[in-house]
Amino acid sequence: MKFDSENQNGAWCPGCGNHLILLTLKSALEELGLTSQNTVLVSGIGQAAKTPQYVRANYFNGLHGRAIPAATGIKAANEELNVIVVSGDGDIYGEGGNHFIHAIRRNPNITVMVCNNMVYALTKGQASPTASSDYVTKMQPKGVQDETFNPILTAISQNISFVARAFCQDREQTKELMKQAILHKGFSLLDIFQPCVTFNKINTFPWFKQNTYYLEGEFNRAQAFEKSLETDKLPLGVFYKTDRAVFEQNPPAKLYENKVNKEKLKKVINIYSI
Ligand SMILES: Cc1ncc(C[n+]2csc(CCOP(=O)(O)OP(=O)(O)O)c2C)c(N)n1
Ligand code: SF4
Repeated sequence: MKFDSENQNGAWCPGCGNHLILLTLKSALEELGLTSQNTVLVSGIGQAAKTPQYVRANYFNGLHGRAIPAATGIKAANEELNVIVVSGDGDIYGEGGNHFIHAIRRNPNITVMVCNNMVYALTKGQASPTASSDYVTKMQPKGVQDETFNPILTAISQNISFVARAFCQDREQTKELMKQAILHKGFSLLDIFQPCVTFNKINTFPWFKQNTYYLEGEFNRAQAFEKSLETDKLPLGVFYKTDRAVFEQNPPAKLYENKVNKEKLKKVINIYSI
């Protein structure tokens, strides 16, 4: 099944890492044998959040930061669907930070891919939560003062079901990690380094190449925690995975199956109707 869309990805700058992520995502979906009918892409707002517009699949575009709750609901309503969030670091870790943390605890069987360019690119390059503390922008002329948000560390702290990191220029590894994340049962996070060639002049393609290395082996939670703290060189690959009960299979997820007492409901409506 081909996931190519007639929509052209002309909204992105030439050289943007998002072009690579889009191509890689389509190959991963194809190689997994998914179909447009059983795949739903969900995003928030931003440059990365446009990705699903260029894929021939079902698509829900939520409000800024609200992709994860929408995806959780879609999966709870129809477990047969492959639900994949693709959005930016500002969207998922900043505006949607609260949802990010609590969805990890809840563990819906969805995949979240974060195109991490360390800036709010659509709004012209302000520092995002993953920007390093010395990062200077027009809005942060003296550099970012806040502590850098570490999504991998946060995810492991909440015992995430699956967490990995990729660099979009390595299309082969990114594709393999996308496939593993989609196949994993439970909440899977794939943080993808995605250079923004227009606004981020520090974290460029060569910078990521020089400042990353590949993880080898498997890690328990404590070891993965330590790996996620490394900053000299940033690890790529699977940090941690574990089996946990998924949200959709817990009775609270199936509220929509509860029988409604229509007589009782009518009485309530009558009380409040004028
Ligand atoms: C609630 C809300 N706050 C702010 C905005 C403005 N806004 C739109 S896109 C964006 C930045 C998106 O950054 P990121 O998620 O990192 O994606 P990128 O554009 O870098 O791919 C912001 C702040 C908005 N649309 N809604
Ligand atoms: S501004 Fe940055 S993230 Fe947006 S399309 Fe251009 S290079 Fe990509």
